Amino acid sequence: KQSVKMIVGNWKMNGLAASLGEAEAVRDTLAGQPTAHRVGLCLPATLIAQAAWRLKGGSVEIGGQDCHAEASGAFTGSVSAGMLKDAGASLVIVGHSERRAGFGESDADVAAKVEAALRAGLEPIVCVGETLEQRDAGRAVEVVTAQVAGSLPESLRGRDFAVAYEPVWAIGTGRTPTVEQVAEMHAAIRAALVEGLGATTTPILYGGSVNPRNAAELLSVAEVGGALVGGASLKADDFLAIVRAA
Ligand code: G2H
Repeated sequence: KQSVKMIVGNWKMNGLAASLGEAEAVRDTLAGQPTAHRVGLCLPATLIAQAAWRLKGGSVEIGGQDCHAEASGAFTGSVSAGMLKDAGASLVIVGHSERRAGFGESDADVAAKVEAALRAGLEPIVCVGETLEQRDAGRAVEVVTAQVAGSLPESLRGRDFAVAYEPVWAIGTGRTPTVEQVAEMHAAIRAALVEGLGATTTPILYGGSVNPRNAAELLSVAEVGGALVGGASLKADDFLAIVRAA
């Protein structure tokens, strides 16, 4: 069990300014009962600047959920990594399966976004994960290690970043893989990271239906360096319970 874990919330497309009260509750609780773990919240882009202001001085790191691969230009509706950084983010999720599937992002697209994040000074959290069809076909490890190889550019060598393993069939479904399945995949991802980038300590987070009841077990698996938490990150009490379980 790695001692310092990274517990990151992913609010997805949820939350208005009033919801930042939950983020403030997280900040306040951690101020009173500090944790050794890193705690982050990846927010809708519209909330980042206000969150940076309202959480100033606390230990909660702020992140975006996606960024464009280019620094600026004629890309209507998009947000660049530099804009996220400027608004107060230090983290950014890239390659979430909801972007890969819903917006057609390829491994090469994800790698370009990772490069953009690094150029802007953001720490990328790069998501990988297989579909149920791929797992049932016995191809889960092959698919995920190929995503690791294709989504993580050489420029990550020596840089701060994280990988999040999120089996698509576990996202928002309440279903989670067994500890054996998590251990097997995290070991395979570690081997791919070491081989490709010499990354022996880069945290490998688990994501997909993490909640206060299953967090301790999932976070105790070898090579699970933290959690990426969706639904259960929206309420401070649930999210804090996961931080305490780490
Ligand atoms: C997986 C996860 C957070 P949830 O997408 O990225 O969401 O915890 O709701 O399954």
